[in-house]
Amino acid sequence: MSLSRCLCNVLAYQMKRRREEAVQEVEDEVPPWEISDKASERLKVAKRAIRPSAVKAKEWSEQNYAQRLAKHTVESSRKRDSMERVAYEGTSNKRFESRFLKPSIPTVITGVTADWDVPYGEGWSEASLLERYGEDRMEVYDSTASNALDMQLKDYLWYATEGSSKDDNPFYLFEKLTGEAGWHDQLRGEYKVPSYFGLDRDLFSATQPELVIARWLLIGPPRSGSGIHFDPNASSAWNTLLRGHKKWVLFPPGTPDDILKQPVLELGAAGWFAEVYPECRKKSWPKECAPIEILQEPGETIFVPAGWWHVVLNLDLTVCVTQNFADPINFFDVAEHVRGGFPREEVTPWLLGVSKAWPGLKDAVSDVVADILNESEEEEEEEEEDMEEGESEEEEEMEEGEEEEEEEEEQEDEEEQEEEQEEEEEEEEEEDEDDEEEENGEEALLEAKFQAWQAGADWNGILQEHILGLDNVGDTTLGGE
Ligand SMILES: O=C(O)CCC(=O)C(=O)O
Ligand SMILES: [Fe+2]
Repeated sequence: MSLSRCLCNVLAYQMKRRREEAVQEVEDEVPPWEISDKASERLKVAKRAIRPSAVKAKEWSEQNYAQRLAKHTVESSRKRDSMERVAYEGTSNKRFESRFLKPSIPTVITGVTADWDVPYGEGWSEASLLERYGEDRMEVYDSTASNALDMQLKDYLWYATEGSSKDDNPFYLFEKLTGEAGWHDQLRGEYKVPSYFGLDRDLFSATQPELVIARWLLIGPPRSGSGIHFDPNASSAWNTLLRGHKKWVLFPPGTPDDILKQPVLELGAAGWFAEVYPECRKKSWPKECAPIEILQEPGETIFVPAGWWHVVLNLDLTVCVTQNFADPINFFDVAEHVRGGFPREEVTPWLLGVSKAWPGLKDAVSDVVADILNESEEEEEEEEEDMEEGESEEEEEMEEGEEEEEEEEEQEDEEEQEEEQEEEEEEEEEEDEDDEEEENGEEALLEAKFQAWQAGADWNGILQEHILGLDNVGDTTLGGE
């Protein structure tokens, strides 16, 4: 061995020792490491909220999922995984798009974290996490995802490593990375969005701030996980595992709800694997709904296309980052969800932003806008009809009242009243005529502008005036990540 080679080995060994010592120091700082009374109390209260009967700890394990799911080991799950792997290095964006994104095919990508500031592995151990984020507060959910508790990561890590070993449905840390908490930016700097799923692939980023913020840090012990679902707003997702192992089962879009779901209490991931998984393995399960099983290893990234059902069970302590994105290839579905779920004053700037950033979608946006304009007209007509109905009811009421008064009041008063009423009605009629003229004018103008807009004219201004009624649509340019 040459001298320089020998020196290199010594240096590498010293560096390794130093790293090990650093980790050891952090670990030494950890004990006495107990969950705080406050966090412990919060968990108890949350448990009781889901299972009111579970006053004693043992009742929280009455389903015995810890034993019933013990057969789902890393090894047995790996055997059931027949999914091909795609190497991040060497697979271009174009190739990934044509093989997976366009045809909507799920897959597993390896090597995504190689150029991350904190790649998968040691940087995500308990000791490292405690060192960087131990004091930070994060959101923790029960298996029904209905009760959120916030607690410091050090308390949650105690629960995940020490306190959840018997729980049927352990709590899952699900922190949305909005940027509101100071530490979010640090974490965002530690990973990179894989190039296949960048901003040019995410319609949610058409406006700033994004229409939907959908990126999370997830940490969970064995049996925690995500129950059967497909992702909201017709979005797709990527999910990179930084430590531990996850068992995924996917079903194609269109698989009927009733075979995937059962009215089982607390049907989180653990309940699903205990009750439904055995069914999907039977011969009687419809062939066209055949499950795809994946064992996600540390460092692997799963791509879940829109509409695909998925259920995810953590087999050991896992840490992952995941993000949803609204793929331009699903524009119409996404737009329908956005229209149904967001106020109009958010929908319109978003459509403007989409059309600007994805010129190829201009015609598609135009179709959606036409639909919105039609809908607005129909709404206006309905409103007018309602108003007219209201007016005639008022008139009838007034007439009835007048009849009663006739008997009591003198003739002169009556005449005076009638005169006054006639005058008022005349005035109202005149006003109505003016309004109608104005409306007809507006309608014609709107129609003309819409025609012009379709022909590529100043559609931005038209939308502002007629749909949104805002003076300023705001900045719709793409923001950088
Ligand atoms: O638990 C997981 O890792 C999957 C998360 C997931 O499917 C989701 O956030 O939609
Ligand atoms: Fe999901």
